[in-house]
Amino acid sequence: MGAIDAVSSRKLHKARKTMAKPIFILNGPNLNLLGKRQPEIYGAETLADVEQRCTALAAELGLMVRFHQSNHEGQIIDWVHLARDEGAGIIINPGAFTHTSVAILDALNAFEGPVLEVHISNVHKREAFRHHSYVSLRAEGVIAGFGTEGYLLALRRMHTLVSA
Ligand code: CA2
Repeated sequence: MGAIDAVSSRKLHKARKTMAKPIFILNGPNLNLLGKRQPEIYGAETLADVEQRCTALAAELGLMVRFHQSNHEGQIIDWVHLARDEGAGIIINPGAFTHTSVAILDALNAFEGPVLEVHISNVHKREAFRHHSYVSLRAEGVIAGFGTEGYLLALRRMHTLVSA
């Protein structure tokens, strides 16, 4: 195989690897209210806007995303389980479950791919009970306080992690 063929083949292999399975972007309780209440904390964008921006960026990066939100802990756990077979990585904003849910942590611990945790607000600048995260015990990285742009930053990082 010539040098150029080898480079193309590596690129193709990398593209196949990242294209194969989607990135699950999971959102916890009350995030369906994004853009509708408390814009001073969470900004003006709706969750549908965030999904649209993530889908567009994913297409640029050669990734696919599955974007979900639920107010129910068990539903989030079921999506994490689904990602075990069908997902290349998980980006999760667990909402208030961040600070309470050993069950979501356990589910994430059973997932083998990379996990990134996103918070729209800077949780460390807020009440003390928001300073601890169960999910951070599993996450490769945490983004907090970058507003909804944090999802896009996490997606770029996820691209690096799943392409490695
Ligand atoms: O900053 C974040 O992204 C949080 O995960 C958001 C959670 C909060 O419990 C975490 O401590 C930090 C709350 C999500 C509530 O989302 C709303 C959005 C708009 C209006 C009301 C709630």
